Amino acid sequence: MLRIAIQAKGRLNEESIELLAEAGVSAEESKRKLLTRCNDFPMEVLYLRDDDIPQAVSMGVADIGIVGLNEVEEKEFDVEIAHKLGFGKCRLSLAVPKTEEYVDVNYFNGKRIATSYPVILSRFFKEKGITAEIHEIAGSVEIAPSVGMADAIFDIVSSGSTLVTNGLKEVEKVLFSEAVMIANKSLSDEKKKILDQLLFRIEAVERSRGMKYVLLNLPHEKIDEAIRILPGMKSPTILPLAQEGWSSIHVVINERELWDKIEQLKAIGAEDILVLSLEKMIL
Ligand code: PRT
Ligand code: ZN
Repeated sequence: MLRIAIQAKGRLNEESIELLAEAGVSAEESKRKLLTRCNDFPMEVLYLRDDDIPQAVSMGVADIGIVGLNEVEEKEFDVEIAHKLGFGKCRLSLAVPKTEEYVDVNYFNGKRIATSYPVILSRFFKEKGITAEIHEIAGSVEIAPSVGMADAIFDIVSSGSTLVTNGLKEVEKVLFSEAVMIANKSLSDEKKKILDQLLFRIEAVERSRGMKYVLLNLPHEKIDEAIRILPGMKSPTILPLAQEGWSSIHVVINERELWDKIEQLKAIGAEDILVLSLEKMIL
């Protein structure tokens, strides 16, 4: 049995549950329960505040967890990053009032900076040789400059609209973050095996993202040309059709190239083109 900690509510909750569901693991929160057992996989889900997940995993209260890299870096608990998950993307940035003239990071010497991420910020300032006053505040960091509590802020930015609304501009991007799967460093062999199984499923889900399964019919003599048009993955599957002289081609195409490839295939005589979404790709 493997215990995973995920965010109880907030930005990462839904996508964490969704990812597990796509991997065939039901993590549906039953009302007001802190811990639930999955029916279909040897795992139980512990719902926590994101701030507590790195510690829970490092102490072994949970074996693995899904949390923002920003929290992992800030809390400095000794955990392993088992996999990057590609959602919850954001960055930790320094921002100053938009009217300020900003040349480089030396701007921050002697300034007061409000943040909920003092550890990451002091690490950055130390690296850059900056001496500044770091004020740790828990929330609403972005209003600190306008109420006179700070000269600048260091906070999470995603679209950047919160900064704009508060009359601030982003001047240094310090850390790029996304949701990551963290793991306790001394998992038993049995737990490691379950984790590998889970990661195998997650990778299959990730591989299929943005991929389409395409079926089309083509005269035999055009098959070589079709293979040249199709992207550099393994050869497409080619099946003879009942209709004399025709074949059916099955291939996986990245969504970005889909229309381009389809137009080229049509131009050489492809017909009856079907595009299906792909759920999982297991290699
Ligand atoms: O209750 P709990 O402690 O669990 O949750 P929380 O309130 O501390 O965290 P939550 O749910 O807000 O965020 C969880 C994680 O999501 C963060 O640790 C990040 O890894 C990630 N994430 C991704 C974000 C954002 N994007 C984000 N935009 N976390 C916060 N924000 C905030 C940001 O601080 C800004 O004030 O959203 C605001 C809007 O951002 P803009 O730039 O799009 O305007
Ligand atoms: Zn939090």
